[in-house]
Amino acid sequence: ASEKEASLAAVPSDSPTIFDKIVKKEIPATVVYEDEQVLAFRDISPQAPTHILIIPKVKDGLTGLSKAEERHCEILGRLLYTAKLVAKQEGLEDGFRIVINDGPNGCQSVYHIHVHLLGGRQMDWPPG
Ligand code: DGP
Repeated sequence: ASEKEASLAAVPSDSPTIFDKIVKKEIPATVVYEDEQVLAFRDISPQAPTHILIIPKVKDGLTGLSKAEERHCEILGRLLYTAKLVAKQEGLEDGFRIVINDGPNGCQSVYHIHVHLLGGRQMDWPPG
């Protein structure tokens, strides 16, 4: 299914997702960065030469950005800061794009907040 179809079929919920299995190393992923709080791994369906997902290891109710509470401010900052670290690690000196899809209209298909880091090609604007 296309990403759009997957997002329309996805049921928004706080249940464990495939990303919990990746955090627990129950299913393989190409991890490019890891610390106590966050994990960054290559997207299974890359939309650019570099396409990495950055996630909190513990979801804590943060299925998507629209569910953010004040207590999530620190982890939200950490996700963006990690995106910057990984962009440098990936050699994206000419720039990159950060995307957070939210809900069906935003084309979100996995309900565990994640930051997309895309780079390695010229992006277009507006996004589709
Ligand atoms: P979004 O549409 O913003 O919810 O993005 C979810 C992304 O997750 C999508 O680009 C594909 C990626 N993805 C889904 N399942 C897996 C998986 O099992 N492994 C990896 N590496 N990526 C996955």
